[in-house]
Amino acid sequence: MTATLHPLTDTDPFSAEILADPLPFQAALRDAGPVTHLARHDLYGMGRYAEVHAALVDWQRFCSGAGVGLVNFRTEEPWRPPSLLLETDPPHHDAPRRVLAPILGPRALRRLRDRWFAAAEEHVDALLGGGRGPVDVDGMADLAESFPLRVFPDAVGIPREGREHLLPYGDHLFNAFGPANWLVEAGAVHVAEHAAWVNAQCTRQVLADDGFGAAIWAAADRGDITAEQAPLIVRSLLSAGVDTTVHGLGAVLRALATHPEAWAALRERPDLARVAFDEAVRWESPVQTFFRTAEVDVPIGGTVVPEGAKILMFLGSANRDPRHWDDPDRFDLTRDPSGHVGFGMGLHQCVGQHVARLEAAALLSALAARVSRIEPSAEPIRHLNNTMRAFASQPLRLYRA
Ligand code: OVM
Repeated sequence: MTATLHPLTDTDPFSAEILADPLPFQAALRDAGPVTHLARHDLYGMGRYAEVHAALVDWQRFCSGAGVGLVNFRTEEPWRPPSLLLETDPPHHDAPRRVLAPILGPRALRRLRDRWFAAAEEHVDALLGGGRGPVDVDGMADLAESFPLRVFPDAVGIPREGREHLLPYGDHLFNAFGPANWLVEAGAVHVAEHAAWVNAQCTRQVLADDGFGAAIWAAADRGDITAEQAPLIVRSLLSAGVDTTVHGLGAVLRALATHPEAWAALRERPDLARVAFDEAVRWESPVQTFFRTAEVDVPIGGTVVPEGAKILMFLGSANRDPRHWDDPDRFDLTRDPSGHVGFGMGLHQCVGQHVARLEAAALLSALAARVSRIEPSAEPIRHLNNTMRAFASQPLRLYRA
């Protein structure tokens, strides 16, 4: 190969500038080809839908067992014991997945539906209060963060005390998939306390006897998983189940606040809540990226990704690839967003997606029944994270119906 570098190769996709506004970089990455070497971190990047989708379903050549962050677990120490779901391949992956899938599946969630819809109605009623005029709220603190934190930890079955550790733990975890930049350095200061608390919630004695956590331990009693695996699977719920839904809800609130025609459609037809949420997951892609590791030399579009290389799957870029989507930058409730890779694809596809959709359906239905108009009352403030596309705050004005 000659030394002519594509201008992208020196770009750091984890720089503050690109994290704050990733879309121009992602368009350039897609246009550069099906795969591009990003020399700054010696990684390969894929930004087109077709190749990202193909790689996600090809777990044999694009493995997860070496970690789904930049760190290669085969040569470097992971910062915490690897996840038995996210950071494993078949066959080790399969028993934990088989145990967890029905616990978080649509049938099991029917038990929670009425409770979560009632909780959302109470939550929105309290926020709107008894006055008459419009109400100014922070869409993040008052809705996207507080609602999941109100229902999800109870559903897992952890005690109330210490729940303030959940968001900073998740924030650091998602930063730690990226390079050891300033975000990771800032989070590392307190991560030991957050991780100690999270790990302590995963034991059988701490968990309520009717939650997702207890159901995981019951699988250990049946012998479907071992007693050593159970606490790590509970840890996955506390790792992957909070920040993701917070920023998924943040995304759909932003989308609806900036698309009044979509809000009107949702008020007319509350069953659109689910499409609205999936379209927002496509449009905003709260989880922007995950890595895979090349198990063998993989030829892609005239390049060979060498065995052992880290390949960054730009899920957010695939979800806005005009080669796959019509007018991809448009948030559009009339499109079919299914097939988006915001929840991943293939055998690692989000096992908690039904939980996320139920949280969204509950919150959006409660809002749609009570709020005639929702609009931004100031510019939102981004929260930078190496993996997540997130807001720190999102001032909204809610007009009572
Ligand atoms: C886990 C885990 C952590 C973060 C994300 C995730 C999106 C899973 O610990 O299993 O999936």
